[in-house]
Amino acid sequence: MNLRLHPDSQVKNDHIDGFRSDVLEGLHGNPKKLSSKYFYNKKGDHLFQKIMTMPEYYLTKSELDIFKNKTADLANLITPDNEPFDLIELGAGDAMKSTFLLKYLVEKGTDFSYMPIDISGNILSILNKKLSQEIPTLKIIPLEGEYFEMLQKAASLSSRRKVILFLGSNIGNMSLEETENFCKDLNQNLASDDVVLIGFDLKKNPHIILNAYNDKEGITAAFNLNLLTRINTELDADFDLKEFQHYQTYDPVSGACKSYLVSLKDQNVTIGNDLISFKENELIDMEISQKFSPEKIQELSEKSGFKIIGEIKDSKKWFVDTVWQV
Ligand code: AVI
Repeated sequence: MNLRLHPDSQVKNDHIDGFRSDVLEGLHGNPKKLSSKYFYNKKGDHLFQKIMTMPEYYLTKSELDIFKNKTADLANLITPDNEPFDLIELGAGDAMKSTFLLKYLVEKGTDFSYMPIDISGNILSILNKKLSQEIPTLKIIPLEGEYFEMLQKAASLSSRRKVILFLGSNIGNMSLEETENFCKDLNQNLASDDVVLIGFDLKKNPHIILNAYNDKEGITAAFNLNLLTRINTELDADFDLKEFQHYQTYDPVSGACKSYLVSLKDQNVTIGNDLISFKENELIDMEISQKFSPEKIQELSEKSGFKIIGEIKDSKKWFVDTVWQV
């Protein structure tokens, strides 16, 4: 019998299959690894919202300082002639910072559409609802999925000049090699007058950085452990969360801030039909949050074929939003 799935369930199954194969590949590897892009289910979105309000987590406050207090400078960098364009935000989340820019541009009468891209459909529907209430005249086209697939979709929907926002030092959640490839791909996907506004968390006193990811309340730990819960529910696994502990490191020389889960004993975990063995103190590499020097940002832009046409820092000079042109 030729059983045909409803298109929606097919899409859902494709998501689960990609998630399952990534998880199994990562946990069968040595060292074991999970991708932090899977942190963001409903609970993960909620925990990240909590992280952003923690006193130790300065990144959001620093970039908010830029978007709230230097909005006109930002607008001038990305749209100096105020001509029509599409504003595409990669990993938009709740768009808390970009909302200041959106309001400014709408009030100025700029002709633009806002296209937020996010892997979380949940956060996109919350965002769509929030923005329709706060800025009723804003043209918003939410795009759920992976960055480059959705960038291509955005290009197929409109041929206007593109301004890409990649905020929050989301770029830091890739290895340096992945970052370089990502920037090269971005360059290949853009036209010559398109620009990208990228937010980078800068190197600073290492205690400040480590504290931001090692909060006393354990919210960052819960954020990491939530991925094990997600694997338990979605992939029929039996991780015992009590037997894994969050561990955070920061290397001020390389700028790599990394989080791990440590297995507290020798243990076996089943994921569907697969068995994964952990030794006591064995690590799962969970996430990198890379911190950057100005020289590294310059090098990255040059290697990927961009030139930096402007930058704005927060008042503490802890965070920088840079504007790159193809
Ligand atoms: C989303 N991203 C930029 C955050 C960061 O700072 O790397 C994710 C995060 N992980 C732990 N705390 C916040």
